[in-house]
Amino acid sequence: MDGFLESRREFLRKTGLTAGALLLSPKNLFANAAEAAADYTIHIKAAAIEIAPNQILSTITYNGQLPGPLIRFQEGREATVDILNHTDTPEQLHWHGQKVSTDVDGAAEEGTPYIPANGQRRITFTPNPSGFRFYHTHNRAGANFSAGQYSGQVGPVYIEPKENPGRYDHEVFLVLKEFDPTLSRGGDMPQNFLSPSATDKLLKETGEATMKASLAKGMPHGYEVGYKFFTINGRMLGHGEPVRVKHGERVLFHILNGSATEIRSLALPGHSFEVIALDGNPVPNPTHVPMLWIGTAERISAIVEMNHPGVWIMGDLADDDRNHGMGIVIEYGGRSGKPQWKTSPAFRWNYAQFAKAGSIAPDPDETFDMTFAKDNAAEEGFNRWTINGVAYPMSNEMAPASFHLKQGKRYRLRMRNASDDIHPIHLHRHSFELTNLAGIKTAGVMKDVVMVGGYQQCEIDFVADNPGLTLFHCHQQLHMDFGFMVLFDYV
Ligand SMILES: [Cu+2]
Repeated sequence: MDGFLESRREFLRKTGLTAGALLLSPKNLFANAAEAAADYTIHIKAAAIEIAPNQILSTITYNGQLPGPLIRFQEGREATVDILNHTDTPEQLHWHGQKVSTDVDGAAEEGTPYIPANGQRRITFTPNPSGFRFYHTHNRAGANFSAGQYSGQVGPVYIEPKENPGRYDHEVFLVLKEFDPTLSRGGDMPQNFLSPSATDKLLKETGEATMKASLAKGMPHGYEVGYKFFTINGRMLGHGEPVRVKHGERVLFHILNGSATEIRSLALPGHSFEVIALDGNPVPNPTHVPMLWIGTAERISAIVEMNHPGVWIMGDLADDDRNHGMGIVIEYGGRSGKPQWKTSPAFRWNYAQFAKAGSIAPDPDETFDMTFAKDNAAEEGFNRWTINGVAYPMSNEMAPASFHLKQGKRYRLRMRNASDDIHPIHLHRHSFELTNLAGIKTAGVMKDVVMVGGYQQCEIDFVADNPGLTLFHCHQQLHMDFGFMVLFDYV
């Protein structure tokens, strides 16, 4: 193929036409030819990944690396991506946070064709909206802990906006990811950073009574997952390249929680984060915070002014996770020595901090009520999850849609969490606005994942502006795999 391109260039030269004179790139010249090169090629393949000296994992990756390569798109410019699957398992590659068609989105439940085992798919789409997105596998893992998002199939996407997003000296992408999962019976996901923290009395009574009844029948607690290894950009703390900075610099961090199941915190001693975007969408009120709290599949873009020279650990506030690798070294020019860690002052994470005070979301055309519930240990030891009493079929296939949308209408989802777990809730192919957090109204913060705390309520609004089947699910792999999904369609 290179030879083919070469001969065309040679032809142009000989005929006195340069590519520059035509203002055509090779891609444009061969746009209709089957041989045209893709803008990006992604290889799904097994690879050995060294996360620390002599600590080597075997996992399914994108292009043999962890995380997968950073893919930069241009807002509004059509792109072609070849996805080659070198494994024996049909795969789905999901373009998380993008407004694309169901044919491209990467969810079997919406009807996206699989990338066949030992086969390939070419897709063409117009990346949007601009900002920090990501790509990851959307396969069901079930009880197979080397499949789905337990694998290394995760990578960052940046869609360059037409306008410059802010003043900074350089950008750093960080992907947070755990490996070597094991199961335990029961166990809690820490929620002590969430604000508002008020729980709903009725939800709590309902959830606790259900759990009590299950345990009284002799059921054990359902499985929860934990990990042995913790990495940032594929390396355990202290074993990768440090982020090298200069005094006075403004560094824009794009941080992705690529975990299958975990919520993370992140702090950098002596520094604050100016959060400018959540899930890639600029926030109305950029605000300085001492730490970040980032749910499964959430992204935070934050500027750190490097005004505290030293060698520091940017790491998880949970000592155990940080000591097992969840951190990265930040090293100022001319400084050396052992990286330092200091515990941050107590802080609560509230999405409404980044909203414009006093702004009110418009009324929706229609509101859908959803109640999330846990059926303790009901699926061979795994918790079964239901939305309005129904668990999604555990087949990764299409099922009848439960909620029906009309194009152009604005919808509100009133979510009630009747479980003690926290859920990072995700809506495909649309962005939503946070409009109510545990009873407190807010507006203006646009996201594609929201954490709904145990026994809490949360409301999100979205405009039905992208026809086709649309998947809604908890992004916690163990929850989505065991029923916590539902489909919307357009009627
Ligand atoms: Cu969940």
